[in-house]
Amino acid sequence: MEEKLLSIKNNAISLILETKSVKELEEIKIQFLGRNGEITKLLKELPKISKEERPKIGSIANGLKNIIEEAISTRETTLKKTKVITSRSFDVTEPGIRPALGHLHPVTQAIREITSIFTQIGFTRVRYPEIEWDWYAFTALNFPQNHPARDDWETFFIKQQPDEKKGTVLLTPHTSSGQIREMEKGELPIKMLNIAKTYRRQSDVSHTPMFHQFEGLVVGENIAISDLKGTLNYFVKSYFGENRISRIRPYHFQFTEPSFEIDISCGVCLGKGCRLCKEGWLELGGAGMVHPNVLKACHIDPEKYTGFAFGWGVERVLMMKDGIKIDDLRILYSNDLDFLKQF
Ligand code: FA5
Repeated sequence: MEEKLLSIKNNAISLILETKSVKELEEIKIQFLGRNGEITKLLKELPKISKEERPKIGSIANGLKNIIEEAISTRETTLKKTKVITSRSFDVTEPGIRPALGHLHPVTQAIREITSIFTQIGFTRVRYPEIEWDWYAFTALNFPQNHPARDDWETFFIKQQPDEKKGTVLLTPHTSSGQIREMEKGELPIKMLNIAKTYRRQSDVSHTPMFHQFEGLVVGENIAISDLKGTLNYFVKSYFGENRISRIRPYHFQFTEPSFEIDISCGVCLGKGCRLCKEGWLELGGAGMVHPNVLKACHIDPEKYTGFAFGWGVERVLMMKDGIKIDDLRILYSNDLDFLKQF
């Protein structure tokens, strides 16, 4: 009998602890303490037990009844408290969690700033295809068919049937293809700013396989090198500020004559020489006077019209900006949120 009472107690306590609601608890109470409950039934059997044992078993059974009643009441208090907490967690007046806000990528910010600087002096932003024919990227830009420049630019070619007149299909290795697209429209004068994605097989601290260039083209009557230099100085002062200096070096491009390379003093070491620039200067990009052959390829009379063009890297100008101090250009495209959040 004693053992039976003990097992009823253990069973009752574990069932009470498992209850999830006051209703469930009510059912357990009936199951053990109700009129036909397990304890009540046992107490009814007491007369059958020998007189000597009866008082002992009777007191154990009563003690058990008290223990179960106490366990039920403690559990009831706990369940009621939990209910209060649950309903409080849905309090609509509590302040919510603010969702994280993103912002424009630093390269997009740079593109917008560059656009704004040039539109202030009358340039119009244009957009042309990223997937082009050889004609626009090379041939119309005065590259002979066997010229090694197609390799120099480390171009990505697309496996597609070449066009009879326009040649192979490729990812634009520079925005200069936009010069031809713009001039073939035959609307003069031209003052365009072509900003686009460009692609080359290159990857190191100052090169990424996908990057952006911004290309300026001005064509009209009496356009001279001094106009190019004036535009360059205006841009350098507006974008980089007064403490940076630029220089022009003679260079060669197939589509400009004369051609120049433009350098700007490094923003990381301010001209002293560092891991990024090596000798204190960073290459901003190329520029020059539009080659007469390029004008002719676009049916523009080189005797009457002249023009200048420049093509610079967006990521490069961004990393050369004061206070930015990016010493590896690839970080811009590494999806590093800690880095991107700083802009
Ligand atoms: C050109 O692409 C010429 N089309 C520029 C030009 C336009 C010359 C108009 C004359 C007239 P270049 O290959 O040097 O030139 O590239 C221009 C700029 O693009 C470079 O100075 C650099 O700023 C940027 N650039 C080139 N390759 C990469 C690269 N892989 N990653 C990041 N920026 C690059």
